[in-house]
Amino acid sequence: MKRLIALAILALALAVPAAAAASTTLRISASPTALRYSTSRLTAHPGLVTILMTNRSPLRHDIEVKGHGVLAKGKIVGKGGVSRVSVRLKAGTYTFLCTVDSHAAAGMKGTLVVK
Ligand SMILES: [Cu+2]
Repeated sequence: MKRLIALAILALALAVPAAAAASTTLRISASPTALRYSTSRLTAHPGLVTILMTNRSPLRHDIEVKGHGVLAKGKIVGKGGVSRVSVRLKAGTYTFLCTVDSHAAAGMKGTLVVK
C-alpha cells in the first residue's frame, strides 16, 4: 500500500511539469465588415501558444503577438486565408494585432493574457 501511494505521488510530480508546458490553440477571425478581430481578448496557458486567424474580410490581414521581448508574426493573407502565429509564452499580458497599414490603430488588436 505504501508503495502504491509513493507511485501515486511520483505520478503527480511527473504530471505537473507536463501541465505547465501545455500548448494552447486559439482560433479567431477578421471581421468581414470592420477593422476588428472576432475578439479583443484571448487567454492561454504558459507554453506554446498558437493563434489561427481566419480572414473573412476582403482586405488583407495578418496576426502578430508582441510583448515581454516577444515578437512573432504570421503571414499576411487575403480573404479566406489563415494567418498562423505560434510562439512560446510565459505568464504575462501580451498584445495581438494586425500589422497591415494602420489596422491596429483603427482597432484591429487585442490583449492576450497568459496565466
Ligand atoms: Cu488588418
